[in-house]
Amino acid sequence: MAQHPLIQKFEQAGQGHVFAFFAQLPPAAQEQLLAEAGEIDLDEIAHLTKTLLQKGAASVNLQGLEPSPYELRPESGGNAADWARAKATGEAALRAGRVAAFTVAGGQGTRLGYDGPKGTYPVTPLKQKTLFQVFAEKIRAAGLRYGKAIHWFIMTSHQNHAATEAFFKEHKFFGLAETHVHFFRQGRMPAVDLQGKILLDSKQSIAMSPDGHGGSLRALERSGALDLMEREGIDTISYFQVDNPLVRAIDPAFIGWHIERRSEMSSKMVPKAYPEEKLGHFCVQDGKLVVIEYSDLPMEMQRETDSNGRLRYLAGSIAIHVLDRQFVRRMAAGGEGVALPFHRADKKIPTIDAQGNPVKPEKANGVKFEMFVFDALPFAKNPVVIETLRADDFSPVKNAEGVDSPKTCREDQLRQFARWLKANGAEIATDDTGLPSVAIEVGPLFGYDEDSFAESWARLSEKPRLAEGLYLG
Ligand code: UD2
Repeated sequence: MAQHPLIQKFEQAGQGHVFAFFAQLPPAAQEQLLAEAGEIDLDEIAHLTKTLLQKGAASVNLQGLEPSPYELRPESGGNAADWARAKATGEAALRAGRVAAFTVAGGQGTRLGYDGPKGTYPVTPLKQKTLFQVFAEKIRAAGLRYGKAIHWFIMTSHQNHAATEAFFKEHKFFGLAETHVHFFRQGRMPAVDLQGKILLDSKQSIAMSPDGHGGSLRALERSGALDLMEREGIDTISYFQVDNPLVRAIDPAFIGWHIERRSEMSSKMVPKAYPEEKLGHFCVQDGKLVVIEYSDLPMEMQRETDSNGRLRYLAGSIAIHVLDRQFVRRMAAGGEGVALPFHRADKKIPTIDAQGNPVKPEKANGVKFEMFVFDALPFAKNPVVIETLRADDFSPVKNAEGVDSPKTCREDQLRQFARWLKANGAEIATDDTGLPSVAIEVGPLFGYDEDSFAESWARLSEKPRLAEGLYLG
């Protein structure tokens, strides 16, 4: 029997071992393996092996790196009138229906040790609402406030796509119109061993994993999401990660800065809390805005301080962006020099040995390749970075315990609810960190930011007693 052309191609590329067990497989399994192999760009793998794996592979270029400037908030000395104007511009864009929400939810959530799509993880203090429900309600509330329902795009992965869709169906899309929630899958990349040989995870399947949140740009195009946006008159995409329930999913001031500056990609920063904090760093290099990930900036640089004793590389990236639709299209199309680079992540990758027996490695035996969305920044025209208040925008759930855990996130939500209440004249006892002594929860449909909260609060003819277990929803 003539050899399948794809198998020949793999052999020529030195990856013939992928089909070592092919002849023993039943036809359906053969089909599966061929389909997976067909997703792989062998030239790309060869290129990545050469540039990222082989001895002498270039590490991240830190030449001429400078901390990036950013727009200070009024509380930090920024111009209040500029912020007010930006907010008005953002609100006008929302009323005109120009804005979509976009959540990247394709990650595997291994650190949290939770089995299931991360968005289905319960996070709120009283009602135990899931991450997806919190975002859905914020998006719905903002749509109601501005009189224009907001489309929500959710990027999933092969592993969690079906479970994510089923979860939304089961919960009736949390009150959103089904026509306004759009799921699409991100791309995949094969894992390779330290010599660049593609790893199998069984005789009939390749060890494939999501191609990083940077894969969202291609996936938005490939899935037809950008076409849909164009048809709907949407040109501004509000991007956030699935792990951060505090996020201002729809932030008029941020959207306004982006539009007024004619920026193609905008970002939010918070001052890093301490040098080791695991955030990317906004920097400028060769006149371009770049983010250098925490694992790529040497610790002595992360610890550097300026003459005021402040961290020199202060501007931490919390992975919240606004993207211009046309810019995403241009990035997705690629072309000479317009491509996101891949990063390597050394991992323990379950695989099989030459006899086909399963191997569970004790230490990193291979490499996954991922793209990062912030690597699009140097390609963007007029990128703008604005400061945001951590307490109102960022408290991710990443680890089962300790920093960025369900506990820290729950407490940050409680502090935010207490702040809103206090700012509107409610008496509520808190400790020095602002943590209230009673467990309260504000549902996004009551208030999802200080403005919407204040309006709902003012409408209450009788103010509730702030007792343990109070839910405002
Ligand atoms: C990310 C940023 C870090 C900082 C931090 C803030 C990177 C490399 N680092 O760190 O600089 O901003 O977030 O919280 O991004 N995802 C996908 N598909 C993938 C991989 C990830 O959708 O293939 C999603 C994932 O579901 C999550 C987000 O991207 O929503 C972040 O992924 P992560 O947990 O790998 O990022 P982390 O915490 O290392």
